[in-house]
Amino acid sequence: MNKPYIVGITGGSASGKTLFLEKLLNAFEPHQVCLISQDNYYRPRHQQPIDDKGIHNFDTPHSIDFEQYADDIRKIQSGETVTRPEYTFNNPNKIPNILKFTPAPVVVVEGIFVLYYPELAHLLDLKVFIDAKDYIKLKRRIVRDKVERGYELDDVLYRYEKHVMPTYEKYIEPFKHDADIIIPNNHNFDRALDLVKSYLRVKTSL
Ligand code: UZR
Ligand code: MG
Repeated sequence: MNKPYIVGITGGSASGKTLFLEKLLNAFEPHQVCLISQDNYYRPRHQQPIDDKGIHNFDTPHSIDFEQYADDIRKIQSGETVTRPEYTFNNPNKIPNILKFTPAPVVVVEGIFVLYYPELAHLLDLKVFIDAKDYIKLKRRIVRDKVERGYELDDVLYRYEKHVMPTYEKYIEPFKHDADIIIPNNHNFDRALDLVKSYLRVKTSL
């Protein structure tokens, strides 16, 4: 097999990264793509930084075990299969599935800090930044945190203001300018997605 082509997908929280990559992955056969998401590299809850109100802040780059993340990406790049327990967010009772990352022609690396850490950014062959207006991200975040992660509205708003936005401004948005392509996603990203799909097919001859 040729060396995998590594696509990094980043952007602020609830900008649409996950939806974008799901649609991207769907354009390929399962054995042609491998997704390795930063969400699965959150450090355990007790190692997360705590803010001045005693609330865990999952939105600093320190909350991610980026050394392990970079190691695992390098392993996949060199043809090794990697396993890792999935991250279960706000649900300590959930038994994590064991995820298996199998090398494939296209490897998708997704998360809010993948351009922040040079160790990670250097591994990426194509850097994609998904961009949306702040009020749209907040709207999506409220819905998602309630439905998927079980948070109360007060918590969502507190985190958005105190953790999510400061992080965006400090650790995410500045790296937008390192991206190869910035995709606006206030409404939809359909044509931009087509462009990325076609580009990847050319790059990987799939
Ligand atoms: P995306 N996050 C959680 O909500 N719970 C956790 O246990 C770990 C992370 C959130 C994190 C960040 N912040 O904003 C978001 N908080 O997941 C990143 N609070 O994921 O890029 O899909 O929005
Ligand atoms: Mg996501």
